[in-house]
Amino acid sequence: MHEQDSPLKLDSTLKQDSTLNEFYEDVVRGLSQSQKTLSPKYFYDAQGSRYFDQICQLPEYYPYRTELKLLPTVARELNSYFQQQAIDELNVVEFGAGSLHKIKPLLEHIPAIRHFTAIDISGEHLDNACQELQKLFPDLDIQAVQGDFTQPVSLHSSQATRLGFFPGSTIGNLTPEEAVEFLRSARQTLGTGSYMLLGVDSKKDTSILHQAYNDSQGITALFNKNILQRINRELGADFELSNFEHQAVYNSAKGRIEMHLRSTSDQKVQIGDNSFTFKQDESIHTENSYKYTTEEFSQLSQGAGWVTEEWWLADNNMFAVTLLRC
Ligand code: AVI
Repeated sequence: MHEQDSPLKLDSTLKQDSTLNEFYEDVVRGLSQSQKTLSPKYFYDAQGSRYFDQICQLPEYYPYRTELKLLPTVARELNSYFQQQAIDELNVVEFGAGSLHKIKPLLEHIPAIRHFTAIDISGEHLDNACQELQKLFPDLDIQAVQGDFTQPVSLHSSQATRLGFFPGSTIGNLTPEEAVEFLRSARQTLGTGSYMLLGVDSKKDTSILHQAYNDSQGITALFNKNILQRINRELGADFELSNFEHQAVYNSAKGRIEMHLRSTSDQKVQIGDNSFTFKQDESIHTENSYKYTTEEFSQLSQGAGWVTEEWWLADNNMFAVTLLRC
């Protein structure tokens, strides 16, 4: 009995170790650059995912609710489109699936969706969300894949036409070069004849953007700082959270919101054998959130081999959803 148990334990310990090693190496590499950086993918541990869900409910954070309001219209029109194309079996593959709120309008309005593959880095959060979704849609064939959505994924083979789904403007958290890379890799994952439905945040008044990323309740600040707490917890670092300040600014030349954690004093932080010094006001760049015009984004996706089929725009052009075809 004991001997049979060991290999399994060893396997999961090794997997945990290699994930932790990768995290450690990424953090050390990022903090060793002249502009210190941390990858936004590390925001999303269980606590970070909960903070993000809270951000989505904030009055200032327009992208979530604006897209959610637009999606039933998108879904109804997509249903007619797929009917016209005689497509009667779809597998929706959601990249960075999170809490699975956005898939619901599609499932409600597009009966051809028989399969759903949800890819997300936060395994526990994803499993819980998939269980809840299964209760609402008992006949839906659901596959949960824990992983980095920017990497190619091998999908169950089936006859179903694949529809990639990447809502929330998460594509804006990649640089334009990374976004092209991601769209290329998604094209490989999904295959010829597939489609991709994407949420894209539009360029707009700077004050609206500023408020969305500097909310009055300070939830975005907690979300930003949680990355340091995660490094303390998982890598045994000694970041003093009160010595860092959340900062989000719109960089108009680059068309992106930049999030930083600014050191409020000269200080030193220890992570394993590495120590990092921070000057007062020196920042760690934690996230970019790119905003696009429809023309800019169509050009970007064309560079990755996709053809733009349709754009849906929210009121006042606050947010947009696009359908791509490959
Ligand atoms: C997930 N992503 C699209 C969010 C955004 O707006 O860029 C992440 C976020 N960062 C701060 N608030 C929300």
